[in-house]
Amino acid sequence: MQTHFKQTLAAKAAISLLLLTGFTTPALAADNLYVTAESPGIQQSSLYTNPNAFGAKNVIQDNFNYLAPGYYANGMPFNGNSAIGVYSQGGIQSANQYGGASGSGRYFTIAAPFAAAPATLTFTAPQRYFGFWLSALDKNNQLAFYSNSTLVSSFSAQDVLDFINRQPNAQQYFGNPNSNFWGRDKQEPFAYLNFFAAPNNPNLTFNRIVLSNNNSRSTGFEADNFTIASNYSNTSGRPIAVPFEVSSTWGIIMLAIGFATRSLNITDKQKKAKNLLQK
Ligand SMILES: [Ca+2]
Ligand SMILES: [Ca+2]
Repeated sequence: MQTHFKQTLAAKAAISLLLLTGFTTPALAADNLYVTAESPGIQQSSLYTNPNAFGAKNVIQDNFNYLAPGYYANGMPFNGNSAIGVYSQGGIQSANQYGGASGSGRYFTIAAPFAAAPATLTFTAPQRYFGFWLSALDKNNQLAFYSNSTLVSSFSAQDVLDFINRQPNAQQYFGNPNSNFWGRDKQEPFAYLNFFAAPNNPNLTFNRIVLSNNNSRSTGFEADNFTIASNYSNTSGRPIAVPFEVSSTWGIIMLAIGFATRSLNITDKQKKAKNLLQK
């Protein structure tokens, strides 16, 4: 009997391990990044405007204002310098109701009115921080972060929409916040987003970001003031939870604990029964 219970326990442990490894992969990917949103109206990275306050190193901002409007099918350098990084493709537009920080200059776009294909942003050095002003945010907007070919984390603008809708000041995120286009596109939010490589894992970095729009030209992925940092010591903004992945992880962990506890209880009961028989 004792052997049988050991086998049962081992089988349950194996099932628990399978459940853990099988179901937590997306959650682990999400946990690799600490994602935050700044207050409504913020359009630049706090790590760029005040690097010392965040221990931010090698901070570089690309504001796109130096580029002529149009579609760059063969891509362009990051902040005009390919020694830092390159965009595989992308469009540049003059500020309008959908984008352009401060309501002026130029901004970056994929999908409408340009190509539906994703754009890849590749850096020559590993990064621990990325931030950008995501304007006229819609649920097609997706991000994936890689370290070489390994997926570090993926992120959907739906998570931002859910976060914004939970805020008491949600309405302040909606509509263009700049005087030139004040309140236009009011059905869509505008938010500066920060992506920090795991604060508790200083070895985690990324060097490639894929921006995609679900391969759809039905909307645009409009953004500005892309900012990178090779490291940081303090984070900025309010955390955007990813409820499904977090709760499913905890659900699986609780399930695994449940299996283990039940197995131990059975073993204890059996030991007691055996002791009674021996007495
Ligand atoms: Ca700009
Ligand atoms: Ca959009």
